[in-house]
Formats: sequence, structure tokens, C-alpha cells
Amino acid sequence: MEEIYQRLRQSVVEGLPDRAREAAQQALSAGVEPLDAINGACVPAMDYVGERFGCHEMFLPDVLMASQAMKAAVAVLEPEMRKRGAERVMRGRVVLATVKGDIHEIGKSLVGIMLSAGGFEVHDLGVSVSTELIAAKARELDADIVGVSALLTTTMMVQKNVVEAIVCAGLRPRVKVVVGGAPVTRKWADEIGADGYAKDAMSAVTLAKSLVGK
Ligand code: B1M
Repeated sequence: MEEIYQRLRQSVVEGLPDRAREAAQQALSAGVEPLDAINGACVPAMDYVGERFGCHEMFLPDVLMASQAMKAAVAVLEPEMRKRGAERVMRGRVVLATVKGDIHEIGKSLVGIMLSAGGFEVHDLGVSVSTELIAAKARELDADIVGVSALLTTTMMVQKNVVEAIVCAGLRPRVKVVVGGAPVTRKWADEIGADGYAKDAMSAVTLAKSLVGK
């Protein structure tokens, strides 16, 4: 089993989408829970790539290739996760996005996948989404939760604009705003008046459940 995890991890680190897809398929065939494969192989692989990037031992193209490999693996694992969670009741509706100016999508997408698996109807608007569009979609879709991700210290400021836009649209306090992303902290969430902060995708689900009271 460890060999399968290792193969998946390595294919992401080396940025090889075909091999990552194949390794994800092997993991499923070997009976690995798709969520375990994501959390036990793909996420640590991206963490490793991030650390190497941080100390200039890997470069942007390497990071981009690694994230493409991770997406390829998740594309195999996600449908299986959904299948296993298909019979759950709908707990609430979430509008999810990475803030304007920020194109980091992997963490946000993972949060979306986990929320779907946890019984939420997720409307993932993508990356670099304008504050106005996020607020408009929250109203149009009658969202229970707006989730905004930011990975840059510069773009986390935009999360504050989103909270303000939700207030201005008259959607508070019914619509809850949840923030997350590597530089984001609970303190920041409190400072900008968000309803919650989650450090990772697992805790985002726990938080979302508590916010909708289920
Ligand atoms: Co960029 N990048 N990047 N990058 N990148 C970081 C974030 C950085 C920390 C790298 C570094 O310097 N060590 C650094 C930010 C520094 C800072 O501001 N503090 C950085 C930089 C500087 C940049 C550029 C500016 C580089 C440049 O162009 N010179 C540029 C910015 C572009 C832009 O957005 N405008 C840039 C570009 C890129 C790529 C395009 C190459 C690529 C993104 C590809 C993609 O997403 N399709 C990329 C990547 C991959 C990274 C790192 C290496 C990995 C991010 C990732 O996917 N992690 C990252 C370094 C790092 O974080 N170690 C880095 C895996 C993912 C599972 O974790 O996203 O943290 P994460 O998500 C977690 C939690 O944070 C949380 O749950 C997730 C799952 O557990 N979470 C939430 C996230 N969103 C949440 C929302 C929630 C709740 C929880 O509620 C709504």
C-alpha cells in the first residue's frame, strides 16, 4: 500500500499528469479511500513542492506541472468520492471562489470537493473572481455560505471586500462568510468580520456544518 502512496506522491512532485492519473487509478483498484489518497499523497506532495519552491530548489514551471499532475489525480479520485457520498442529504448551498487577483485554485478546489462530499451543494466560481460577482451569485443562488480562498498576502485583503460586499448586498447575517488559504488566520477572519476560518479542507466541512446548524 505504501508503494502506491509513494508512486502517487512522486508523480505529483515530478509533475507527471499521466503517471498521477495512473497511480490514482491504482490506488482506487487497491481499495484506498479516495480522500485518503488525496490527503495522504497529493496534499503532502504539493506541500513538498511548495517548500522546495520557497527555498529556490524548484521553480514556477515545476510548481505548475506539479499542480497539473495533482489535478489529474484528483480528477480520477473525485468522482469516486462523490459516488460514495451520493446518498447524503443536502446540508446547504455554498458559493466558493478564489478572490480577484489570485489564481491559486488547488486548495479552493479541494475545499469544494470536500464540501460536496460532506453533503453541500457547491457552486465553484473559479479563480480571480470579482467581489461583485461573488456577492451577485450569493444572492442569485440563495447561498447559505460564501467561501473565499486567498493564497497571497496581497490578495487576502480582498477577503475583507467580500465580507463588506455581502453586508452591502443586505445578505448578512443570513449568509455566512468563511475564509481560508495559507496566509489566512483566525485572527484575520475575526478582524474582517468573517463568520469563520478553516485551516484546511477537512475543517472547512466541520465549520460549514456548524454554521448551517447541521
Ligand atoms: Co504560488 N505562491 N504564486 N503558485 N504557490 C504560494 C502561495 C507561495 C506561498 C509560494 C512561496 O513563495 N513559498 C507564494 C505566496 C507568498 C505570499 O504572498 N505569502 C506564492 C507566490 C508568490 C506566487 C506568485 C506571485 C509567483 C510569481 O508569479 N512570481 C504567483 C501568483 C499568481 C497569482 O495568483 N496572481 C503564483 C503562481 C502560482 C502557480 C500558478 C505557479 C501555482 C498555482 C497553480 C494552481 O493553483 N492551478 C502556484 C502554487 C501551486 C503555489 C504553492 C507552491 C502551492 C499552493 C497549493 O496549491 N498548495 C504555494 C506554496 C505553498 O502554499 N506551500 C504558492 C496545496 C493546497 C492543497 O494547499 O492552497 O494552502 P492550500 O489550501 C489548503 C489550505 O490553505 C486551506 O485548505 C486547503 C486544503 O487543505 N484552504 C482553505 C485554502 N482555501 C481555503 C478556503 C477555505 C477554507 C480553507 O474556505 C473558503
